[in-house]
Amino acid sequence: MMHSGHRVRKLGWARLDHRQPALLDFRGVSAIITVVGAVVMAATPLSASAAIDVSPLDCAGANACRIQSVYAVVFWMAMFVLAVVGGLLVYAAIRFRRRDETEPAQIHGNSRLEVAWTVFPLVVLLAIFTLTFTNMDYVRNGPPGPITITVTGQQFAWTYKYPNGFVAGTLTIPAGEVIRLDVTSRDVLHSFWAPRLGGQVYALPGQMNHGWLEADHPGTYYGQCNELCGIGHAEMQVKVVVMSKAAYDQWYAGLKAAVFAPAARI
Ligand SMILES: [Cu+2]
Repeated sequence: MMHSGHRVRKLGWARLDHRQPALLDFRGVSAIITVVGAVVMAATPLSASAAIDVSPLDCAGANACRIQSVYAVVFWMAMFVLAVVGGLLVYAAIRFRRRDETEPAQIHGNSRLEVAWTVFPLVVLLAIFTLTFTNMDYVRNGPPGPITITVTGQQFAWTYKYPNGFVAGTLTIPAGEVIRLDVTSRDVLHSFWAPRLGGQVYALPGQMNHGWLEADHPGTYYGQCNELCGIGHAEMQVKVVVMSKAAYDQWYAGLKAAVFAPAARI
């Protein structure tokens, strides 16, 4: 090697850059990335950036908000742990850094420290466990509700069957009402999820799973099949139209039991 006489740590990027311009010249690569990025940005329609909100953090009903509240506590506890562990790490790295070549004191065992790093994670995990466990029943089973809708997944659409036999490709529900869901599949595994309204419910062939959702306000909410189910998986969108109670009652009263072909994509 040309530079075998040099110490490795003295080889800086600039030097390598100079020796092998074809392989290590990142300026060319970054220029390409910039151009490609600009083209992609320019080609992206504005509607895509004014994106449909499907964030479970932006919950819009009792079930989703309960999930979000658990998530928020777990998140901040994780941030607290990050701060404590990261802080101790930085403190130790600075406080006990090598100052000279003498061998530092060799320490074997420290009961107080060992108890602390056993008890502290135990308390954190028990808190997360308790919080999750005490909310599981509500999130999964929820309060009783007057309306039960059967949700059926199939490659590649969702259908919703109402108590009167009406079947549609869009889920229409009243605001402020607990909607109970019976979820199943006609073929493979799917997962029903409208993130702003509730947790996901697996759709399994030959099995009826139960879930629920609730929307506080009228509006249109979206979701997506959350189980990779085949070539058309991305088209298995979920659309939930939430009406006021009065509008819903009127809409429902006007329905005639009928079977519609699965349609209604976003
Ligand atoms: Cu699917």
